Amino acid sequence: MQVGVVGKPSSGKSTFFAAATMIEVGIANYPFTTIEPNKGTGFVRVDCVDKEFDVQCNPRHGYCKNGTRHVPIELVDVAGLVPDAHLGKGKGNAFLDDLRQANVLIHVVDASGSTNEKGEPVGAGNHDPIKDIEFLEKEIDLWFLGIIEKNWSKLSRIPVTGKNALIELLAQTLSGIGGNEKNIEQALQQTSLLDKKLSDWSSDEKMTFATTLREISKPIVIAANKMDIASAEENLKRMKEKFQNKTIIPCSGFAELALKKAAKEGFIEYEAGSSKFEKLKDLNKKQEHLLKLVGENVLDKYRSTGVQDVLDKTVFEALGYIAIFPAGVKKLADSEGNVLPDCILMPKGSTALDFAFKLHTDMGKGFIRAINVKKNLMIGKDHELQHRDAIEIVFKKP
Ligand SMILES: Nc1nc2c(ncn2[C@@H]2O[C@H](COP(=O)(O)OP(=O)(O)O)[C@@H](O)[C@H]2O)c(=O)[nH]1
Ligand SMILES: [Mg+2]
Repeated sequence: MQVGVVGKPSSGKSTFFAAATMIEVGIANYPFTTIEPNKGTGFVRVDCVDKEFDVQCNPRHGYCKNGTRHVPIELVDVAGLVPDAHLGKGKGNAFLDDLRQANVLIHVVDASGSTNEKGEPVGAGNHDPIKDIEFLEKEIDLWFLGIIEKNWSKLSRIPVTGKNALIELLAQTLSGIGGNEKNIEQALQQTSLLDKKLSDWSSDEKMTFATTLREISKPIVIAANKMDIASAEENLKRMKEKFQNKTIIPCSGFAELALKKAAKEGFIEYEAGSSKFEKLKDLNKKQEHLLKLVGENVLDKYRSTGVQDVLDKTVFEALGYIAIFPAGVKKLADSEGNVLPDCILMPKGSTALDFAFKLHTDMGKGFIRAINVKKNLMIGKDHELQHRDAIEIVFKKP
């Protein structure tokens, strides 16, 4: 699964990315610092099932700390997008193309309003971040529309009979931006375009379809960033009021990065997502001052830096994924002795058979039955899995 980090220049994307992945990237207060997208691993938190089996797990990927499994996800830090990016402004086309593979987007917004829509510094509180939310989402929707338009004359000339042919044709054409048959069907249904011939679609209908498909295939979570700056508080309130249906999470990438760096160097004990840290060593004056500010302006006020919260909500709320642990009734370890080695992220509604295919094509093809290991209960291929299920697949080897 891939998560795209988007936003205008200097909103704090690279800082957020670095805080989430602990990978060093170019961070600077001028536009176009990031050109090639940075890719790295972040983590989402899942309450580990090991305690329910009275064992200690040892994950093959990610890690488990104090009963919380940190499951890896791929993050992509894309270069800053400016208004008219979809027309190529500021290399916008190339940057938007870096988002093709993303399943979901985190929009990092400078909630403090210290930078204008091009990312130039204007002094805290002098730019309205509501405008950034509006322009960026519009750019992404227009990018979708552009891809639809590009294929339109060809598409509308192909004779299609029936809904299924229409869905299949659109899915083939739009697969590059995450259009699959399920997404396309849902978008057509929501826009009441299922029964309309492509050649009869109006420009408004194309735009509505592009927006709807984007919302389904790349939902956006808003990271209201730079909450450590005082002007952000009032802006956060206004953004939440204005966009009541959007997921808006306060955060400070800067604070998270400072805490993680201090922890890495052994000065403090800090766990991602936590509301506090503990001093382990004497700090110098500068460090003392910085961490005091992080404590007062961020942790005490918002209960965490918000970065971990953004990642968790992106995957489990906006995308609606669930986490499944492969397990066995007789033993919980793999052949190398790793106990509960994996935790697999899958869309809500995934069945036991979907899970089998996800683990290995052979397991899907040779599927016989599955077992809910916590309950020691047999389940069939169509059984819908629940978050934190531990599942054994019984299959016939080819
Ligand atoms: N105060 C504050 N500054 C931040 C925060 N996140 C990023 N910045 C600063 O904003 C500027 C741009 O950050 P950067 O991550 O390079 O932005 P990008 O262009 O969106 O990748 C840098 O000076 C960062 O130190 C934050 O949470 N709080
Ligand atoms: Mg950057």
